[in-house]
Formats: sequence, C-alpha cells, structure tokens
Amino acid sequence: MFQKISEAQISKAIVKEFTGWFEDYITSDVVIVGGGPSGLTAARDLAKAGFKTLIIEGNNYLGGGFWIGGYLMNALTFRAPSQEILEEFKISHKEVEKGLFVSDGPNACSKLISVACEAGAKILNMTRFDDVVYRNKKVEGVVINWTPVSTLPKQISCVDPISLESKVIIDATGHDASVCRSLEKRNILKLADFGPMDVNTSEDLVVEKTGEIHPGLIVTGMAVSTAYGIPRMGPTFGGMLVSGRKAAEVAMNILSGETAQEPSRIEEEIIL
Ligand code: 48F
Repeated sequence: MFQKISEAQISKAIVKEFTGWFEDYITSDVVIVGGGPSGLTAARDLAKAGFKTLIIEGNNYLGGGFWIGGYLMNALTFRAPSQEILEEFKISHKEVEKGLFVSDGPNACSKLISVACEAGAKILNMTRFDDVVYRNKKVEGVVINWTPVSTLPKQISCVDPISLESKVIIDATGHDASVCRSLEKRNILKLADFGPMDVNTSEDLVVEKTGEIHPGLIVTGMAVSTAYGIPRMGPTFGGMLVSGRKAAEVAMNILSGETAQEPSRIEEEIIL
C-alpha cells in the first residue's frame, strides 16, 4: 500500500528539512517569543506582509491559553469589535449578547495556529527563551535552549544555549513577560505586575500600551499587563488578537524605518 522508504531515508528527510530552514532563521526580521493568541496573531500579520518571522514556543503545542476558556470550559469569549479578526481568519463564532461573541476553544485555536503557519511563520517549539542578546542598549536577539535541557538540573545537563539574531523581538509570553523580565533583572527595565480583574479597563489598556517597551523589544498580550501593571482581564480574548495585530504594525513601522544593515556588532558580548 505505502511507498517503500527506508528508516535512513526518513531520518535524512527530517534532519535535512529542519536544519535547512533553521539555518536560514538564525537571523530573521522578527522573533516572537510565545505562541499564544497575541503572538500567533502578530506572527500571522508579519509573515503575511512578507517579513521573516519566527515563533519561539516553550511547549510542544502552540496556542497558550487559547485552547480553553475560563474554568476549563471550551468557550472563548470576544468583545466587539474583535470579532472582525475572527471573521477575517474564518474562525467560527456566534453572538450571544450584543457585542459579545463565543467560539469553540479547540476549533478557534487550531485555526489561529493554521493561519499563522499558512502565512509563512516558522515555529521552534519545545524551545525556551533564556535570555536576550543585548548590544548598544538595544535588544538584538534571543538566547534559546531546548525545553527539556532547560528543565534539567544544571548538574545533570550543562548544555550551553545558542543565540538567534533578529531586527525586532516581540515578548508574547503572557503573564510571565519573560523577555521583559530578562531586562528587569539587569535593571534595564522596571516592570509593574498585573492588577486585579477588571475586563473593561484591562482590555483597552493592554491594546493602548502594546508597543516598543525598549529599543528592539515590543511587548504584546498579557505581557503588557505585567509590564505596565494593568488589571487582569480573565477569560476573554479579543484584546489578545487586537494587541497582537498592533504589535505587528509597530514591528512593521520599525522595520520599514530601518536601513538595510545587519545588527551592529560593536559589542559581541552576549549577556548570560
Ligand atoms: O499565556 P498566553 O496565551 O499569552 P497571551 O498571548 O494570551 C493570554 C491569554 O491566553 C489569557 C488571558 C487573556 O485572555 O489572560 O491568559 O498574552 O501564551 C504565552 C505563551 O508563551 C509561552 C507559553 O508556553 C505560552 O504558550 N512562553 C512563556 N514563557 C516562555 C514561553 C519562554 N521563556 N520561552 C518560550 N515560550
């Protein structure tokens, strides 16, 4: 029934395919750390506009908190006007009250992953952001390692990470704000922490504050809430999609304003 193919041929196909594109993405236009709803939306828009876009995701699966609504129930909610993005991405939804929409979690999440991949975004899953490459007071890359390596105690696995360079980095790591935190621990940024629940305040403010928090670093999604001390918003997701879209627009503005040159190499030092 199936084509006769050896085990060696299968291994060769995997290694050749992976290393082929990975080598090309050692430098990219945009690295997005975190593949939740904000990161995926940003990735979709950037890749669709032709930018070389790479998502770094610590889990095996993409989607972050977008698979399940509140309290482990598979219903995602969205407030108007974010249903316009659902319509654009052909994500099924229905209006349950004026201006309030619901979608099935697994269906919406798989669709969002699919539109990001189909637009051309590349994915490194099971890969954890570990640190930034920081030169000339600008974030110019990410230090990464395999998730299994980074979760092992150092005495068992002392494996150095590697670095990827990128013109723009987007922190889409949700409440952890992992990329921003890596600057905070060097006293480069001072973060607040997210406040108590208030959806009406939170969702607008997250979108408003989405932007370049430090040269070379854009923050989106719930990482914005952590960075600026905005109230949490709970199980509603329109703000994540709109924030991701805004992050992509900010990245495109930065990228279109820059001269076509490699990131500066004056300080080669990587902060570890
Ligand atoms: O948390 P997450 O879904 O972030 P988001 O896009 O959306 C937030 C909502 O899901 C929800 C909410 C509002 O509706 O409150 O929580 O802001 O996705 C963040 C992704 O980042 C990954 C993590 O595994 C998840 O998939 N991530 C976090 N830290 C790292 C990371 C890291 N150090 N390296 C790689 N990935």
